[in-house]
Amino acid sequence: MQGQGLLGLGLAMVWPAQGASESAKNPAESPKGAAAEPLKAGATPIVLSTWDYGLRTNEVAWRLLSQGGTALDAVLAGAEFAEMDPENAYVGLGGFPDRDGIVTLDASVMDHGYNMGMVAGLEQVPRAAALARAVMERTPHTLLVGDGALQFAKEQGFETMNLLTPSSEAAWKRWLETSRYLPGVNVENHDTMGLVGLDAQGRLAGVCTTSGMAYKMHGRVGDTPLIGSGLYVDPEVGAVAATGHGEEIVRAGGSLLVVEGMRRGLDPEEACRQVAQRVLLQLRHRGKDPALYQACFMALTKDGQYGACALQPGFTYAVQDTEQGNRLLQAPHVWSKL
Ligand code: SD4
Repeated sequence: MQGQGLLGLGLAMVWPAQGASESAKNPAESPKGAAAEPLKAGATPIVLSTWDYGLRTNEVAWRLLSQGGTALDAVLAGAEFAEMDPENAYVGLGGFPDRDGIVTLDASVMDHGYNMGMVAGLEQVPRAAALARAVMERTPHTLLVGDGALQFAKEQGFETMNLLTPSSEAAWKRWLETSRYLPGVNVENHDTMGLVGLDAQGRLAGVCTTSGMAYKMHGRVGDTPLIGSGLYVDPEVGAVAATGHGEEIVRAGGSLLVVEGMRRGLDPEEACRQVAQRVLLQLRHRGKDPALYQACFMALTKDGQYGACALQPGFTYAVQDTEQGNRLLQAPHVWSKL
């Protein structure tokens, strides 16, 4: 029976599946919301999104942020827009599958109250970010994986569908001809959507969602759903999202390390630069060619300062605020082949 597994454990904090399912379909209407009182009025809203596609997710997030919406609702709306766009082959519906032809999604979310939710190896449910939010708000846990995540999604009324679109399937079949796992740098196999935002009440939130590296092993999990690696939000400091080769970002403990740099007083770009540099050092230590890897960090402080830096050139991110509108920026890098 839906919801009974959790309720049967006596976890009173789990919402009843019935009432929760509607808000699960529309996280913006979640009665529990961001689960904390406004921190400070009069902040200037701002949102950052990874890659060129971030211009589009920013627009969606901005519709909420500019009208006094919460940072959490805003970044989730942006992520969901990307997930439901079958043309975006790196997240949600239409994401590239693993080597067995199965689309598996990873996502994480974190708010200004150190609340977090993560899902990994999720099949059939395109709205991975909203499901991560449901984990955060409706379970006593932080991370659900695979079948358990799917079961929870069904209990919560999330829509399921075949995530493999004809074009992603065709690309996978072409890949099968060689079956060589050679993840590209930047455009080829990347477009994970990370969004971090600050709302008018001074609340920070972040989300990261992906179908992972194309043609990965079934069961492989990258940095995106791992809080501290692909995403971290600290209300005392700032919010950070990462994208690139997940294994390298996990190895460096990426996003939390950037937050800790900012806590020590580094500006966002310098904090990102030092962690990109750390990734480079680790690659060299392991005898790996940096040309084959990318690791990108994007950071926002609780005061609305922002910056980014990547291992190598090519990382773009979009920034939207009231003063300068929505623009695409090229992140600096710490290593280049030239
Ligand atoms: C992963 N970090 O699964 C993700 C991939 C990525 O743009 O960022 N793609 O390793």
